[in-house]
Amino acid sequence: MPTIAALPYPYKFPDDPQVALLIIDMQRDFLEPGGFGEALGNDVSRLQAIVPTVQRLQQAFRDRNLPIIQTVEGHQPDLSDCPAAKRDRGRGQLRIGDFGPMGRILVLGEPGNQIVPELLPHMSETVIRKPGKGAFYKTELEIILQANAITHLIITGVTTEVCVQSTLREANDRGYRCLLVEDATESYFPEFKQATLAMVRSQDALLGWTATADQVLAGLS
Ligand code: TIU
Repeated sequence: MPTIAALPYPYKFPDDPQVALLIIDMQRDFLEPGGFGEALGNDVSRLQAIVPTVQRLQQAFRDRNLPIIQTVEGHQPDLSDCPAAKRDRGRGQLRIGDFGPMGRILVLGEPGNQIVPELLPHMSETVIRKPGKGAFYKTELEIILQANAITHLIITGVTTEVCVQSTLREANDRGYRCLLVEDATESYFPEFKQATLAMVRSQDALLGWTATADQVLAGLS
C-alpha cells in the first residue's frame, strides 16, 4: 500500500490510488501586487515562494496520470454570488468588484483572477470556481470527487489558514482523508501557517495529516 511518511503518523492510500492533488487559489489575486491580497493590506511577496514546489507536485501527478483539481476564488461580474457581508468587509480602498491594477478585484475572468502562469492547468484538468473560502460551498467539487471515486486529497495552495483550511475542514467532514503539504502552502502570516499545520495534525490526525513535498513524492513513486 502506498505510504507517505507524514505527521502525526504514516498516511496510506489504497493500492488502486484514488488520490487527487488539490491546488487552492494559486491565482494572481493573492500572489501578485494589485490584487485582492494586497487590497486587504497584505505583503503578497512571500506567497510566491511556494510556486516551484506546487509545480513539482503538479508535474508528478501529471507524470502518473493522477487527477489534479485546481480552485479559483472569484465572483460573477454582477456580484450576485458575493454576499454583502463579504463585499463590505474591511476598510481598504479597493473592494471586491472594484477596478484595480489587474482588473476588477476577485471577479471571474479578470486578469488578476487567472492562475499564475507556472501552474496553468492542462485542458483535461479540472478548475473549480468558488465564491467562498471553502471549495465545497456552492461548487461541483463533491460531485466530481464522487464521480472519480477519489477518497484521498493532497492539499496545496493559499492561504493556509483561510481557503486551504476551510476546504480541508469541509473535506474532512465529508469523509475525505486529507494531507496538507507543508511547503506547498503559504500564508501572509507565518504564525498562522504554523498554527494551521499544528491543528490539522493534532489529536492524532483529527483533521488530517501533514508532510513535505519530498515526502509526498517519495510516497507516490
Ligand atoms: N485573505 C486571505 O488570506 N485569503 C483569501 O481571502 N482567500 C484565500 O485564502 N484563497
